[in-house]
Amino acid sequence: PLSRSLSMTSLSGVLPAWEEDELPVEDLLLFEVAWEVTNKVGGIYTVIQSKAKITVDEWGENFYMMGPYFEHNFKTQVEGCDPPNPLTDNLGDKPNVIGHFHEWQAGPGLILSRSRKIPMATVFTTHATLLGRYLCAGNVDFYNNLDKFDIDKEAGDRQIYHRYCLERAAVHCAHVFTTVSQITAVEAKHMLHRKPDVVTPNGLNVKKFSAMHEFQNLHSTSKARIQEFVRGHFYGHLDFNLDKTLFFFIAGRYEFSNKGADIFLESLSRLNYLLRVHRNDMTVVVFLIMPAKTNNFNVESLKGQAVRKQLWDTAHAVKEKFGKRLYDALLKGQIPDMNTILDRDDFTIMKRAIYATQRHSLPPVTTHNVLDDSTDPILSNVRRIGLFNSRNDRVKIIFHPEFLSSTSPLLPMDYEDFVRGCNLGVFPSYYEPWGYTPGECSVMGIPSVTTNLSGFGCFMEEHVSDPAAYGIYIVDRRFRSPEESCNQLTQFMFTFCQQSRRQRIIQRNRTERLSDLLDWRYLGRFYIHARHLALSRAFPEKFKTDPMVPLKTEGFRYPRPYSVPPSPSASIHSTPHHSDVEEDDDEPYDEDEEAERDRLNIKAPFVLAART
Ligand code: G6P
Ligand code: 1S3
Repeated sequence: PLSRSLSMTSLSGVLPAWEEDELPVEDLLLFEVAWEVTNKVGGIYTVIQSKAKITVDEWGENFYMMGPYFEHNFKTQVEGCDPPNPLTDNLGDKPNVIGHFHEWQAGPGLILSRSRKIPMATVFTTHATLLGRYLCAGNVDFYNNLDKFDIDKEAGDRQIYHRYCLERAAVHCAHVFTTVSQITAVEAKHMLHRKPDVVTPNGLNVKKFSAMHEFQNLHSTSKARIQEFVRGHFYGHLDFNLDKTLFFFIAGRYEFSNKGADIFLESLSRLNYLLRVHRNDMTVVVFLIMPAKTNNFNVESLKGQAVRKQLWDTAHAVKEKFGKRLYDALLKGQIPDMNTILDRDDFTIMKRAIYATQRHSLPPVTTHNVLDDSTDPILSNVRRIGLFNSRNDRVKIIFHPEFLSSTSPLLPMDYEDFVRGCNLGVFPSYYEPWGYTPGECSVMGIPSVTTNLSGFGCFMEEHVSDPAAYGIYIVDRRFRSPEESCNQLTQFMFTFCQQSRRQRIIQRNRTERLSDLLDWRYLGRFYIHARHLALSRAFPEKFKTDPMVPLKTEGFRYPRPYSVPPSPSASIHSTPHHSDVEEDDDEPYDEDEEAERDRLNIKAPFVLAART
């Protein structure tokens, strides 16, 4: 029989441990089925791919994943091999099978296996409800009307009735139904009429560096690469100080209002106003990375990078000549005449290069030719708020309507490197069952904005005291009007701009400390629990879980960082507090001592499960 015990020892020394009697996996087979197995569409791919390691650690060769066959993906993401058992025998001597199905696309497998009475324990996980996503995208006041929708009709009106039926049938056929967050659990109860048995939050594979400051160094090197791109993009208009420039970004599926790009743009125009009237010397360059239909990069953006490259080559050539002449003079025991060390040719090529930086238009707002330029929601809103990258604007906009790639001729960076080089990720989503983007920022030590309508934001609110001190800013989109949420987001960003470099470094150190909480080595336990529960329901005579209530993470909280004063009045609220901060003091802050004090400060007992 399965049972579990509680213990206060842990992975990281901070997080509580959890022990559950191990399943006899050698007698079992686990199949995980999803449309996004080796097929990147969105966040589900990240779940499946990042979770694979801990699942293989537990299940070894008894774990199989099933997904669609796409030649290119097959060739680039997996290695072909023969199945260990002959196909006529695809179970071997394993008497029991667990089938874990993700999302409505995998639903028919679950429904058919149940209707054909195949002896298999089934789990169904939804990462968003179909109807929830559609209703929210249609500007509906979703959360205040959850119990009022005529869901069959709404699905029919949106022409998704067939998919909605598959989703709902799979949910009701499964032995165990799970979803990724508490907020989506509530949504599922109304949109699918079944309350999830287990909430399975999304984790990540956290890469730990041996030295604390290593991720800070990576921030610096990646930031330098973004600065290089910005030099090219803003050629001829580079009258702002790159050392006092912050990089903000939003990235994800192009669902303009679901992902909060609407309130982000509005808040940026307010931030621009605040920075101007307060004569703040910071500049904010904002990247919007959301794929839209385009017909390639635009000429002006490509030209910008070409001009930058030309200036670099010119500077390099002149430097070489200068160095050689200086060296020759020094060898002769002379100090060269600085007025003549460069000749007329040198001046000519420099003048020519400078001439090439003249431009008669503003730096472009978008890097690509967007096909539906006139109706595109981001571009239309940029026109409305008038942020056209003019010299006076303190907030500059760059819409990159394509996912990033290290092979791009424009901004040759992978997403991960790009995130590391930014200062703040902004994800003010309205509809976000979990939301990987802010979590990805956190594990790289980059602060981010999320909302209390996203699974991630709610999870952080529950587990972290004073999330903003840890670089997690949670916009209230649940209990405030859009106007108030916009103002709150503006304030978060303005406050962020007022921090000194040292404060940002301290904050990044704290942000990175949250990564243990998001590690699959910690969050994987919820998947384990769901599987145990499914076995006990499918094969009750063989597997017992003891009577118990669903697994919960309640009771554990990261304490408020030691160095944050108890009263917010002493500093900018919820930002790292440090006395006598120096703007240009960029020495990484060694917070080992603070981290240790925080660990000792944890008093709350951890309750994973209560037995009834
Ligand atoms: C890291 C580096 C510092 C650098 C700083 C820039 O902490 O170790 O050398 O100065 O990043 O931080 P900022 O917040 O200005 O991007
Ligand atoms: C969904 O992908 P999305 O971005 O369309 O699944 C993700 C993985 O569970 C989740 O993080 C996200 O919130 C959902 O919306």
